[in-house]
Amino acid sequence: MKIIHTADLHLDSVLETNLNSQIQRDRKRELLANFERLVDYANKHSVDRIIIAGDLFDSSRISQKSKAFIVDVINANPNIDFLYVTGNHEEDSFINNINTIPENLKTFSKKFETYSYSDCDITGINYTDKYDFTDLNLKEDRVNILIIHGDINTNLHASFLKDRYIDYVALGHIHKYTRGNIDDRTEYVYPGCLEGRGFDECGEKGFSLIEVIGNKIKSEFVPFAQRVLHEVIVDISDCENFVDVKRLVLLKCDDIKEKDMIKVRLVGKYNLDIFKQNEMLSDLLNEKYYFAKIIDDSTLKINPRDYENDISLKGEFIRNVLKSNLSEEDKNQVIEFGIKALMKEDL
Ligand SMILES: [Mn+2]
Repeated sequence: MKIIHTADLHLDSVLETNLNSQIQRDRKRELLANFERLVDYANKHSVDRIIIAGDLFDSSRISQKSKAFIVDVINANPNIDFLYVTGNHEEDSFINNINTIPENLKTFSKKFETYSYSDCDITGINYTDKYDFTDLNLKEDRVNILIIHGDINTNLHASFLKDRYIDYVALGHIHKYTRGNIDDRTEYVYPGCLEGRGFDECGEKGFSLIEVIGNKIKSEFVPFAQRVLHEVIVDISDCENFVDVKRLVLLKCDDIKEKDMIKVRLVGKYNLDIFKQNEMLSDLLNEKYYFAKIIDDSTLKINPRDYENDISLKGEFIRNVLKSNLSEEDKNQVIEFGIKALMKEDL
């Protein structure tokens, strides 16, 4: 039998601020529905335990609707054990708000507790700022999984987990899939969040699929997010006009799935002849992809020598800014805004 290790679902969380309200509502629902998709995966792939290593909910304010949905899914799947430790975000608020805790929802406390299965022992502890490991006594001859929420570099220092006969530390807290070794026997895994919520959570998201084979643990990352968030950086320095910019952006996004979400960041120094139509570009991307936004960090390419003998108002303006006492960064900004204003006025 296999075990799913997930964490940081952050249900009921506030999403990426740029999403319109309809998309925000849809995404919230998708995040919640993901939990049921995960259980469907478990049923199809002989998984009989799901470890949730904290931050199932985003805060202690949990909506009745979301809570009921999770409890209903757990109750509807008595063949699967859900082993859940709390994280720093929701603390006890989920457990404390359930009238009757389902029998297959295995909860923990602020002391280490162990559930014994035929293939391994699963021990866990609810979130606290300062974990006390003095009471952690695992059996050397058992395959041991420890569920805990925290940062391996701070409140959960790796040295605490060393030489304790742990085979797999099922962590939560870091939202990107990460694995490493603590000693010859002990491996730790952060599965990352199950779905990216904003552009600070870009890239493939999913869970860790564990299999106990004899006295060894094998695990692999399984991509599972409904939509992946991407940040695409496009250097437009070599573009000659806006059609070029558009083509380059589309080319850079070419292998992204249409159901995904994209943030395009324009960088580089652009030609004075380019008249940007970022909103048009944004419309184009939003037609093709589920959601797209454009951040324009490109700056005007100005070669002062080109304007030494330019007698136009533009030349005069640029020369004046360049010999001013402004910082280089401010000079660039003033020139950019000034030129744009001059161009708009068709001077
Ligand atoms: Mn988290």
